[in-house]
Amino acid sequence: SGRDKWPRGEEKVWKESMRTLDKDVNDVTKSMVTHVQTSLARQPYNIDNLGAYQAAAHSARDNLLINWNDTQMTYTRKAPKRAYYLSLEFLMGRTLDNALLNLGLKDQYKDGVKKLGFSIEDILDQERDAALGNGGLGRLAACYLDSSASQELPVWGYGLRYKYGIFQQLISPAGDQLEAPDPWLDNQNPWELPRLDVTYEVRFYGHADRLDDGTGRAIWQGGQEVLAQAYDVMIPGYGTQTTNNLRLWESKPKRGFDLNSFNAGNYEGAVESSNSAAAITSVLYPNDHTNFTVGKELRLKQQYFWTAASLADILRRFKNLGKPMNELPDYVAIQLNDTHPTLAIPELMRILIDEEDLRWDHAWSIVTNVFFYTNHTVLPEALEKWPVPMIEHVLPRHMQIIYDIRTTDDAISLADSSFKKKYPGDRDRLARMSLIEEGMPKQVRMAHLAVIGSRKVNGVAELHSDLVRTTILKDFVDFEGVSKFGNVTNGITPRRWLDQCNPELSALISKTLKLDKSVWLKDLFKLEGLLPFAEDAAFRKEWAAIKQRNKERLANYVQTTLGLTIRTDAMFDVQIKRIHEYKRQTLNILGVIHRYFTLKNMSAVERKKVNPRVVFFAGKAAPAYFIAKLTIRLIVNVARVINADPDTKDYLQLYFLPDYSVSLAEVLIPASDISQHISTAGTEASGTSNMKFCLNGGLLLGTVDGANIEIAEEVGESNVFFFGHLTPAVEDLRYQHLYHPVPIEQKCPALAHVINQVSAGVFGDGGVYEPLLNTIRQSDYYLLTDDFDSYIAALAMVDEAYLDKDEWVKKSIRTTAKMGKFSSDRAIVEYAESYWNIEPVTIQKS
Ligand code: T68
Repeated sequence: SGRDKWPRGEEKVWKESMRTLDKDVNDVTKSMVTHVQTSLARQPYNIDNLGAYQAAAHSARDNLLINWNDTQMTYTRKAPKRAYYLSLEFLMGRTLDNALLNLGLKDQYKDGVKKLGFSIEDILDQERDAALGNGGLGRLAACYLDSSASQELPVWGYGLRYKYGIFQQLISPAGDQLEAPDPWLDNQNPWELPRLDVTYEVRFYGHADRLDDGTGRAIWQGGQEVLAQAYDVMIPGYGTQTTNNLRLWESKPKRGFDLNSFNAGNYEGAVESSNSAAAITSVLYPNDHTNFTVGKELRLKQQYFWTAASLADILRRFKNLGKPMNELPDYVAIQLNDTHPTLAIPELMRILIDEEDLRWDHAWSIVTNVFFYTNHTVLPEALEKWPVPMIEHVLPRHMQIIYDIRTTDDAISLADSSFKKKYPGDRDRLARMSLIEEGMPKQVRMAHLAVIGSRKVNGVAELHSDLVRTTILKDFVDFEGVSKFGNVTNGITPRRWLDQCNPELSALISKTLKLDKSVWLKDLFKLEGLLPFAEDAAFRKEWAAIKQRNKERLANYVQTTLGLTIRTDAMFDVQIKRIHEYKRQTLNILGVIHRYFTLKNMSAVERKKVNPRVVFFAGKAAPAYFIAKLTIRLIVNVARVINADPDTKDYLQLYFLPDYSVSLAEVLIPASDISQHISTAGTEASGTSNMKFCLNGGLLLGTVDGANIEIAEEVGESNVFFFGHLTPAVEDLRYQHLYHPVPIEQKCPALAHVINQVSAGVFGDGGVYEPLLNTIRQSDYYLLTDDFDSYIAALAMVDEAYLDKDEWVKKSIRTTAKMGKFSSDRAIVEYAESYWNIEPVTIQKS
């Protein structure tokens, strides 16, 4: 074939004609203008900021593609072991700025667009966020892709190409969250490459018939067949040639429409099946930490569609190597980001048994050496379960396999070891560990399936991993040994979360360390070199001035987007994350109200001594999460009253910024003096925004929970503000709430006063808030009544510390200096070395 000898024609002609990386400003202007004429089909002079963004994006994409092609070719030639990160969410944010940074072309593009009469800031601002995720879990996946490519690791991501990302949040005048769709693809997406040649068929429903030939095989047929079509997104490494791939699947009908129905005049019927195929990847489910999705068949179909297409793709690539199946674990590691992709376990069993004709034990030993499972929560209501009848209906063969993973009469069988031998007669333990939870209906416990089907399991911070081992997975630790259950503390990419979002601070750090940023952004422990400069008054002045300008940048943003004027000579106090009872935004807002009343009760003279504070909230509530939505409503209405009160408005302002996103975080985080991470101890698995704030010199006010603990270990307890009960006390306190309740007036008078004022209507119709207030008055599951006093005391300590400006700035510098551990580069290398057993690959040029 033509492929035997290549290139066809003269190699010299090919080489000379190849697109090369842009080197200077002229290359950039030339390629941008060419794209205006060709890709955009526009008259060159006639473009606005959006057109200029699109031209710059196309031009940057050409550069990425050169490295991307070389990377994929090198992987194919060298055939290293690869890791695949399966995540139902990738919260990427904007791409252009990151692409230019990682390519090392930021200055060239800045100058190039300037020459064409545009400003780079305006152009970057045109890009819509890719918001294919809910929160921390999705953003973590994005940081890990950046770090994989930056560490030259052969890692691909697999996810879904949702037509609509996380909903856009609007706030009504009454303070209600309204949801609008996020049609992020409407302006076209220059960052994706449709792969019309990469498609797989995925089956749903139908029937599975076991063969009685003693092999355990079955035939699954009938039902609905849907096509998975690949879209590739290039993931450049910082300062490396490596440009990895994020493959997102779109669902399509296998056939356009049903011609028989069409010919019979049944036009609706003709397109019905194509609509139901397209529905699978139409929208991201907006629920985090809740089980609102239980029983939602479409969500189950999303999970299977994505895992089936991804596995088929991974296996096709493996098979091209010509190796026997039992070598799969030598070439492939698959990381399950939470339990969402757990169906990959029975799916791989199905392929190995039904299609590859392997025996059960052989297949199981392959499966359990390929998968790795990361747990992101111990909250019982967030652990995924699927009704057995639904899996039986949608995925009949997989239900058989799940039943086969359990042996008969309820024993779990872990390939070679037998439960019964180890725990004779222990039926309680059996029931606790079973893959199937008894009830009406029976449900499959996805975490249990993920654990027994994986090589290793990890939590995302030390405390969380301890809790995983001692609570939700304790029985499995007893049974399989503790060495299977590890920890990888989360990390964040310092490229986006320092250099991109805080360019002035990044420049000051480089100047001070006398290091090019390319050095310390890849070895974040180098930040320790800032420590001695905490004692340098001139340096502190520069440091503080940058924080001040970042506050002004935020104030500017609020002015232009919301028309609100914010004072910038106050302490900026920020809590931004999903709205959830366990994260306790309620504690924060009740604390704000307490501060408001305290100010009201002061004389004008007394007040003048108070350090002004601006409190910011941002975050989305799951659309069906009533209490979380009430919390937003309370914040908005408290803001309305407080900001209008002439007695206090110079000392306390409060803002709820709508539509929290990665891009908004990039403006908020560098502007924060103090940020709040105040979950009930033992509930926040890790948190990652805590790391982002600290990296940008914001101090941390938090509970002894998640990664807050490890941050305090690094920066020293004197540089963080901790409060609240510790994890071991929580269970006991909850027990007391139920069996020895103490009236709130007695237990916590300060809180009782605040609650009574809300109830009395000081912030608008008090009755509205009763369901929210009742969560505190009644079982108070998240321990607000236990932690309120120490929270208020901690806020007072923050105020006091802020009065000593010099000391505050020292703390800020020391905090940034000790954040080395929290680079996602460190985290991804831990996964690569201790879990996946993969090595870096140097990319060759074509
Ligand atoms: C977060 N989890 C953890 N879940 O809450 C946070 N859940 O502590 C941790 O830092 C972060 O993961 C990264 O490990 C989530 O963000 C979700 O968004 C989610 C989405 C769908 C279903 C369940």
